[in-house]
Amino acid sequence: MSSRGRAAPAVEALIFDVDGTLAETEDHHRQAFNLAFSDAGIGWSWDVDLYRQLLAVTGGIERMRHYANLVGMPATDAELKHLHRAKNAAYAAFVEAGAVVLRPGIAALVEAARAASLRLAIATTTSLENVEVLIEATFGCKARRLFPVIVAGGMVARKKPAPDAYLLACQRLDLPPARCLAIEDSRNGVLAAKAARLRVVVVPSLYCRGEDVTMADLILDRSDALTLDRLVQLGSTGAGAAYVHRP
Ligand code: XBP
Ligand code: MG
Repeated sequence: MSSRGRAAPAVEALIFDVDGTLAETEDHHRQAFNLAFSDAGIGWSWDVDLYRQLLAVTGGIERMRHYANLVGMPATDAELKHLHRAKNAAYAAFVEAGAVVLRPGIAALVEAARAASLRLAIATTTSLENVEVLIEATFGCKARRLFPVIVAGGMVARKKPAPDAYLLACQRLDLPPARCLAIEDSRNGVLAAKAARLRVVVVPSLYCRGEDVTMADLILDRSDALTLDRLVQLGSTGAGAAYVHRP
């Protein structure tokens, strides 16, 4: 690892993104959108390549609004809300059926962070209900037991890549951003964390491979390389110490 700049303040909290970071959820979201579209009798179907492009728009409602305008079928807020409720119900059914597992190394990292008395939080653009169902199904406990601070999409004015979710998470942790470390999988997430002046480590998820995430402080190519030792080491080297892990 190369290091430049002054020593940074020690990391006191880890702030996790959800989709693509805790688990590879994005294809389940895609399938849930498609189920909602077909149940509503709308002739939309999002394949993997199209969904990869649509992910540039964060938030399910915003993503559908963008697509509706793109195909010349503008939808009302009420229609979008209805579709989004149906989509989230379908997503919850997938998760409750056990379709989603944590990315390798995530459970161990959370356990190690708790053992080291680091604070844990979530900053996501997804809906709160999706966060809760995912954590209960994968960690087997209530979301707030593990992550006392949760900032979800509906709680901020602007979703990622805006800094709002990270700023609110830091505020609720009562910690300055310089003492928090963000863990992300996407360019929009990295941009959000950097705009909030956090250090950020990124492990690109399946849908985000190939995105430019070079503004991150650390880029890892595998989630099981996300060890607490490595993150704490990043805390002592300061922002701008980006390197790519190659096992
Ligand atoms: C990623 C997203 C989300 C999901 C859909 O969120 O962009 O919009 O694709 O979630 P994260 P909703 O910040 O956790 O990576 O339909 O609930 O908005
Ligand atoms: Mg993500």
